[in-house]
Parts: sequence; C-alpha cells; structure tokens
Amino acid sequence: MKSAFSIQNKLHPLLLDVVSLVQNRINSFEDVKVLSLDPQLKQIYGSLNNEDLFIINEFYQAKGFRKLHLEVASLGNTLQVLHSVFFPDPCFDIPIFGVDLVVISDKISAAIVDLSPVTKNTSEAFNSNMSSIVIPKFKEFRDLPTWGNIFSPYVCFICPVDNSEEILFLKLIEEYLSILSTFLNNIKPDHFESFNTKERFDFQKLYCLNQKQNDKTRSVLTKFFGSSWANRYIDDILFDC
Ligand code: BLA
Repeated sequence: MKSAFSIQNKLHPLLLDVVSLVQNRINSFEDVKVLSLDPQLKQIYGSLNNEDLFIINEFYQAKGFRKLHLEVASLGNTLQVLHSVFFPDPCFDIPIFGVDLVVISDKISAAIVDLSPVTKNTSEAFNSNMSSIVIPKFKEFRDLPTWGNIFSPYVCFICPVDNSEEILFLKLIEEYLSILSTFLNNIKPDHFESFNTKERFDFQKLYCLNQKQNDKTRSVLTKFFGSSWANRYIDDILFDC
C-alpha cells in the first residue's frame, strides 16, 4: 500500500515512525480492504492566516475489524496530530486499539496508547497478556481526564521528555499491537446476534461517546474549520458507531 503520508516531509519523526508501524500492522491482517470515504473528508487541505493545514485519513476493514483508521493532521505551523483507532468487529472478543500523539512546536506534548476493553469482565487471557507489558519508567506520566474511564488499567499516557523516551514509546505501541494480533489469532467470532456481541458493541458506543467529550480535540478542529464542520468530523469520521 503506498501512502499519502509519505509525501509529507515536515512531520515530526515519531509521527512518521508510528505511521509505518500502524500501516505494517494493518497490512499483516487478513482480508484487508480499503474502506471508501467521501474524498472531501479523506484528504483535507487548506490554510488559515497564511498557515498551511492538512488532514490525511486512511480507512480499512479487515477480518476482526469493522474500521481501522489512521489519521495524520498538521494544523498550522505549530500543531501536528497522529490519531489511530482500530475498532473491532463486535463479533470478535478483542479490545479497541487506540493511539494519539499531539506535537506542539516540535515537541510531543501528549502520547497515549491503549488496548481498551469492550466487555465488563475482561478475560483472563486479556489480563495476563496486558499485565505482561512492562511500561518503561517514563519521567512525565500525565493524568487522564474523567472521560478517560473507558481506557484499560494498562493505558500509558505520557509526555516524553527526550528522544530516548520517544523511542521507548514507539516500542511500547508495537507491544500493544503485537498483543492485539495474538488475541486476534486465538479467537473464534461469536454470532452477530449473541449477547456478548451486543455487549461489545455497546462498549464501542460508550468509547465513542466518551472520546467525543475531549474538548481539546473539538476546540482545535473548531478553531481551524468552524464548529459545524468539527462536529460533523468528530461524529462521522473519528468516532462514528
Ligand atoms: C489530548 N488531543 C489532545 C490534545 C489535542 C488533541 C490538541 C491536547 C494535547 C495536550 O494536552 O498536550 C487534538 N487529537 C487531537 C485532534 C485529533 C486527535 C485534533 O486525535 C484528530 C484530528 N484521543 C484520541 C484517541 C485517544 C485520545 C484515539 O483521538 C486515546 C487513545 C486521547 N488526547 C487523548 C487524551 C488527551 C488528548 C486522553 C488529553 C486530554 C486532556 O488532558 O484533557
């Protein structure tokens, strides 16, 4: 898969590394298909007060996933964002992979990664795999906002202080992705009308509902695109269910 991201040469190196990591993982899934999307929402270019902005989206579907989303945004001269969420097909008992990196003036200010649960009682396999992750001793852990109760106890939310921490964070994202693949390879899907499938779908809805409470995302998008566009983008592209 050739990617539109490769033409963007001014992105922070960690963002580019994470793009490759996520794309490689998506390519490793079975039955990967590109999901079609309104071209006006797929690649967005513009400018505001002489500052360039772009948002590039890639969407796929694969066995086990209803939507695999990778987005890179460069909004003005100082802000860059990488956002990726793998929404499972609710028939499969696998968590939601999510990563968000926010770069402000060439410095990563927020780096968060998680495999978020989609059921009230997570399986023993989930807990034992997740608890095997060794989170490095980062210097600046950040507090989650209240809507962040959708994340697992194994979420990692930091502000990396230097390049070596950025590399450690990249390795950590890879570990979460490997665990996700392990889950996927060991799972038989449930029937689409089963109780468990419905519960997992309800959890995805809650995940989206809570993510929509992130006022920082909304206010950035509103600043650059206006509030009705921002609301539509959040509801239809980022967190549709
Ligand atoms: C924080 N997200 C932020 C911040 C900005 C954005 C500007 C504040 C940075 C900071 O506090 O240092 C902006 N994020 C965006 C934009 C997009 C985006 C514009 O994805 C998309 C166009 N957010 C997610 C996902 C997760 C997530 C998938 O989209 C987690 C897996 C988390 N972002 C997240 C959290 C915060 C954040 C927890 C901190 C919020 C806070 O401190 O209140």
